[in-house]
Amino acid sequence: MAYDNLFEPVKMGSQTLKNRIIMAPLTRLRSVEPGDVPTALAGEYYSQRAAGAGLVIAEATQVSFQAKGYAGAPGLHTLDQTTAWKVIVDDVHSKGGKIVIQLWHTGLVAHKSVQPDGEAPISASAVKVSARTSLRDSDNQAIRVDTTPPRPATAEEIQQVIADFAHATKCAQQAGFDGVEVHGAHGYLLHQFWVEQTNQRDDEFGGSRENRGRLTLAVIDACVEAWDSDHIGVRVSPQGTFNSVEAGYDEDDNIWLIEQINKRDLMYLHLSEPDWAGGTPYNDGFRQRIRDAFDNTIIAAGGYTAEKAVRNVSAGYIDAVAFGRDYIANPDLAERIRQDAPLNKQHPDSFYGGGAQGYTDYPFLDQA
Ligand code: STR
Repeated sequence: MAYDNLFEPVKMGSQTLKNRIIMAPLTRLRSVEPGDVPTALAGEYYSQRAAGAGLVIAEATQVSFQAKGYAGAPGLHTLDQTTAWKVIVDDVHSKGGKIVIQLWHTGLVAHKSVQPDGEAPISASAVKVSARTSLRDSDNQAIRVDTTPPRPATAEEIQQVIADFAHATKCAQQAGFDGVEVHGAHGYLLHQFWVEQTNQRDDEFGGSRENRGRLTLAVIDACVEAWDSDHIGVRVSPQGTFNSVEAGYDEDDNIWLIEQINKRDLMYLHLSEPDWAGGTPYNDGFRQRIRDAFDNTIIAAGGYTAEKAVRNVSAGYIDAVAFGRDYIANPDLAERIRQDAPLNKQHPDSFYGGGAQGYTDYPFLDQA
C-alpha cells in the first residue's frame, strides 16, 4: 500500500491518534443567530468525518461576542453554545472519533454589524487592510462584504481577550473536547499583533518581536493555565499572507516564535502552509528548521495531496497532515486514501452558509 505511513498511529500529547489523516478546521457559517450556536446538523457532519479521521479539528469558534467577524461562525463562551457543542462532541466520541476545537478572535477581519453594539472591531492598531468577511442575507445565505475599519485594542481589552481565550478553553473542557487549538494564523487577531504591518503599537505589545509575539504567547499560557499543556495546540501560518495581512517574510522571526511556543510543551503545532492560498511553497530547508525548533507533534496543512503527506512524514518534517476542502467533499477521506479511490467533486457554492446541502450529503464510497 502506497500510503502506509499515514495509517500508523501518532501521538498527540498523551493521546494517540489512530492515523495521521486529520480534518482541518473549516469555517462553514451554518450556526444559529443570534447566539452563534452550532446545530445538530453539525454533529452529523463532524461524526461522519470523525469515524475515519485520526482527528477532527472543529471550525474556528469565537471566544467572545467581540471575537466575531463572520455571520454564522459559532462561539464557545455561553452556556447554550457549550451545551450544543457537547452534543456534537458526544456524537463524535460515540463513533470512536477524536475532536479538538479551534478558538479564534477575528480582530480586524470583521464587520461592525456583527460586533456588540455595532462598534468598530479591535485590532493591534487602526490599520485597515483590504480583507473580506461574510454576512447573511434574509435567506441565511452567505454574502461577501468588505471589512469595516478597526480600532486599537486598549490595554484592558487585551487582558480581556486573554481571559476570554481561557474561559473558552474551560468551556471546551466542559463540552468534552479532546483539546483546544489556538488560532494564531491567517491574519486574525493574534497574527495582527505579530505582524509589523498591522501592529504599530508602542506599548509592550508592539515593536520588537518579543512584544509583537506577546499576545500569542500570553493567550497560549492562559489556555494552558485554564486546562493544561497536554490539551492545547496552536496553529500558525509562517511566511504566508492571508486576509491581506502581510505575513512578514523573516524566517528567523517565525522560527523564534515557534521556539517560544515549543517551550510551552504543547499538544501540537499546526502549520498552515502558504500554497493553499496562492503563496510560495516551503522549501525543505525551512521545513527542517521548523522540525528542529519544535519537539512535539507537528501537523501540516495547505495544498496537501496524500503523496506530499507521505513524503513529508517520511522525511520527518511533519507527523500528520490535515486536509481541508477534500474533507468537506469526502466524509470518508481516510478510507479513500487507503484504497486510492477517487474523490468526490467539491461544490464551492455550498462551502459557506446554507443547510444540509453540501454539508452532510456528500456520498461515502459505498454510496457512490
Ligand atoms: C481564511 C483562513 C481561515 O483561517 C478562515 C477562513 C474562513 C472564512 C473564509 C476565509 C478563510 C477566506 C476568505 C473567505 C472567508 C469567508 C468569506 C471570505 C472565503 C478560509 C471571502 O469570500 C473572501
